[in-house]
Amino acid sequence: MAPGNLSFSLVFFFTLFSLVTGHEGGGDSGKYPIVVSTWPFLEAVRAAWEAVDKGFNAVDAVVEGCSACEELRCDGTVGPGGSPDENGETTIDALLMNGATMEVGAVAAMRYVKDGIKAARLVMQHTKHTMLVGDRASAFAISMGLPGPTNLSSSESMEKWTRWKENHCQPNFWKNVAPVDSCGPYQPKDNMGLNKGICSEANSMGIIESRTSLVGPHNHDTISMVVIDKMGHVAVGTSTNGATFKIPGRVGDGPIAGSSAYADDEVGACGATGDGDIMMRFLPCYQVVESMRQGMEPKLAAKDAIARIARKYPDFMGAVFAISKNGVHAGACHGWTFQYSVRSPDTDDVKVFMVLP
Ligand code: SD4
Repeated sequence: MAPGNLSFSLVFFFTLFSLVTGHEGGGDSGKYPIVVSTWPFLEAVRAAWEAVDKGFNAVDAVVEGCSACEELRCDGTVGPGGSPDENGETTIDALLMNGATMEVGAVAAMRYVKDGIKAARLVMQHTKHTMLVGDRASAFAISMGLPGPTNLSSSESMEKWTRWKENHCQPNFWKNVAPVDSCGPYQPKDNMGLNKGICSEANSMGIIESRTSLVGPHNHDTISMVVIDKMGHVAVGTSTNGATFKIPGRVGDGPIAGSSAYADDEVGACGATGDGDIMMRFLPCYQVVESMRQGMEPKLAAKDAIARIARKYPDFMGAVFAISKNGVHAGACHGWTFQYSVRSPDTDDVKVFMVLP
């Protein structure tokens, strides 16, 4: 977010939302049922709240909430019609996890089916697997009754893709290849030292190239949602169409349990958003839940998980929220301003918490 926009937002949020400064935000409702989601995805949180308030279990309430975001195409980065890959195609990553049983269902790089979270639930409830990918995930979802095959592109995604092609396919996710500043096909560069056992300076410092032109607030949002139901059971779900101009076949953190989300009834849960290629190397949500298991407060657990990534990748953009099994929540972020939304019995509607980096 640009500094000018930030000042405006601070004033705006002062009246409507809770503003939390520093690395972490927090709330102490300590009650359930409760719904927490990344970003101000208000309609999604309301849909999950309505479900859980009516008595739905946590898993089904998460599906209601994430499905609402997929239908609304929240920020263009959830559901169909966003984040075209290098071929202009939109694909979906989604995850569902039951914190009572530790069952997980996930789909990755799923094509032609728009209902990511429902497909993840089908994997969880009707297979003994954890994740299905690509065309086979689509075929499975359709065979189990979801609508498809459907073209997941939209006029917006095609326009974005056309502009990117006109800009010589820049920026992109390739490295150590030629050509450097035009479209592919790409060839590995064999003079980088990387293939010959020679460490580059960047590698030996533990720091990689900047990714800020590829990942930003407008091309990188994900819904990651936690519900604690009336019985105190915890579930999480994530749905995203991933990273814009990704290399076809790329799978992000979205469908990876422990990365984009994690839940354990005994402890609590976590949701994440941001540069999935980096974040999935650290399993930040697993880290958050395990830190809370060791006794850390949600606020500290969230901050610690983000700090572990930032130490290695100072340019990364990402955020997590943590929630204890008693409904105490907090957020932490790096490289951007983060907001997460909460609906609990304490409030009449969704409350948005802002977390500054
Ligand atoms: C990904 N983490 O595929 C996802 C996208 C995202 O905010 O925006 N997260 O990398």
